[in-house]
Parts: sequence; structure tokens; C-alpha cells
Amino acid sequence: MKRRTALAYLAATAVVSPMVHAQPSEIRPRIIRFGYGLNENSNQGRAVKVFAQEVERLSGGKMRVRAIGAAALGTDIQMQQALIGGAQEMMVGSTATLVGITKEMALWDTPFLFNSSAEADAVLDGPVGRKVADKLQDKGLVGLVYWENGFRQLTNNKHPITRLEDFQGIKLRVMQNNIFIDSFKSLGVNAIPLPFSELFTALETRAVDGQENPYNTILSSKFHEVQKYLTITNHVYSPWIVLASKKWWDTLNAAERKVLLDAAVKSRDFERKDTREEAARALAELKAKGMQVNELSPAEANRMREKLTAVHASIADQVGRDLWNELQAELAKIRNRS
Ligand code: TK8
Repeated sequence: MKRRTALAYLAATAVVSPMVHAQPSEIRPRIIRFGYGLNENSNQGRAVKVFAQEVERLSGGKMRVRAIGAAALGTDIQMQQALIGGAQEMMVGSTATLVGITKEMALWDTPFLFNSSAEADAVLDGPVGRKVADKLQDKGLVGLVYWENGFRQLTNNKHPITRLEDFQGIKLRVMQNNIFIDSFKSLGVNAIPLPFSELFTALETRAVDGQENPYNTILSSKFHEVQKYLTITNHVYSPWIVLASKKWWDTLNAAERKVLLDAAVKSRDFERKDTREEAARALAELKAKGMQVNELSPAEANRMREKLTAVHASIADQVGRDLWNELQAELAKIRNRS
């Protein structure tokens, strides 16, 4: 099937322009396989669709995106490897799962780094966000834009979390990197790193008691069906990043790259707006679906914050003091302005 398509395509290009004049761009697949982890009916799925439509429109139909959700092409980490090897063209996923490839990505896992999504946008779209994304190039990936995953909240099936002591012994699924593991261990939980695609089943079979993700994901992944308690913690802001295979990107001409970049920016603006609108409704919807929701008292929120900000020094060491200081200076500038 693959073979026939490739041959048919070669034959078609040969008629239009003799093979001797064929540019590398004419023999690469015009279909862009774009993988993502959430399902189609999620903020991630909706934004991938916008990206696909824009690529098709801006390229006059010459470039087409085949969007494949629900981790059908693999977990974030598996897809990253496929991009690096050139077996897949594009994906969107958590920056947190890139920390094993580019240590500077750990910057975005800093608990309580941003006070608002406006701060996150300003930093991620600014020079520090660009610098961190550009570090991926040496590793075979091109980081195009950051999307909003969002502020993360905690759910579990054991009991409401109202005090720091309630974290004790909870088996909590965390994203696969050392910052998340260390952060949650400092709260006393039993932190279990798992890919997102295994999470629903792990919750359903009670292999883990809880997890943490933004309201949007809790809702679109139907975690409310297998989780009873939701605690509003806003403990960290997670970005997603749209990635391209560097191997593939290097075969594109300037016009094609521009199509992808313009479509990425358009999808980013759509995605952030859509995500924020959905987040504003999602909490009420989760309550209506039976989740028991609680907020931490200011005193308990502070105790949690203190524990989590204690990991800041080790993040600064991991990403490098210069980058850490640059980020803090950038944040101070933004906060001064507003
Ligand atoms: C989706 C993941 C997800 C993330 C997680 O592939 O793993 O909990 O929040 O969005 O990247």
C-alpha cells in the first residue's frame, strides 16, 4: 500500500517535471503525520484541526496534515523519537516529557512559576521561551510554538485533600520527569511516572489513586468517571509545544516552512482562547458530573507552596543559573509593566 502510493506519486511528478530536475521537496511525502495524545474532542484535538485547515489553505492544498490523536502514534516520548528519526513529521505534546532530551525544558515544570496565563504567554512567546525551544534543534527537533495545557489541579479517589498531611501515601501518577517526581515526593505522595495514554486505565484499575492535570483534560479525558475528589491547587502551569522533525524540516523550502509557522501561530492563538473559555466552564461541569471539589485554605495553600518552591533551587541547577536568572529577570519586567 505504502509502496504503491510512493510509486504513483513518483510517476505523477515525472510527468510534470523530469526526474533530473526534481527537487528533494518533490519526493518527500506531502502528507504530514501530526500526532497528539488527547482525544479529538479536546482542546488539543480542536487546535490540531485548526492547524491542519490552515496548512491546507495556506499551501493551496499542496501540504496536508493527517492528524492522529489519542496517542495512536505512541506516547509523547515515543512520538518525539519518531520525529528525531524522521519516521513522523509533527506532533504536539507536553514540554515536561522533553526534559530527558533537553534539560532546559524543566524550566516550565517550576511549581508556581506563573501567576497568570498572561504571564505565561509573555514568557513563552518571548526571548526565554524561544531560547529554550531552540535548544531542541541540536537534538533533532524543531519547536514551533507553545500552546496552553494549563494550570494543573489534583484529583484522587481516596479522600479530599484539605491539608498537607492528606497527600501522605497517595499513589499519584506524575508526568515522566525528575522535577515532577521530586516535587510530588516532597509533598509526601508516592509519585508514579506514567505516560498519559496509560493514565485512564491506571485510575480505573486503581493502580494509582490520583493524577494532576488542567480542568480541560480532566473533563475531555473523562477522569471524572474514575475520580471522585478534585482539589484546586494551580500548582504549576504546563505548556504544550508543537514540534517538527528536524530531519524533515531541513528538506522543506522557505515557503513551506512559512506555511507551517504561520499555521502554528494561528493554531496557538485559537488554542489559547478556546482552552481558556473551556476551562472557565469545565469546573462547573465536573461538579455537575459528580466530582467533589474543594479549595485549600490560604494557610494550607501556603504550606504546599513552601514545599514545592523548595525544589526551585534544584531546577535552577538543572537548567543552568544563567537561564534561570534570565527567566526571573523577564518575569520581573513583565510584573513591573502590569
Ligand atoms: C498529553 C499529555 C498531557 C499531560 C500529561 O499527551 O501527561 O499529564 O498533561 O497533556 O502531554
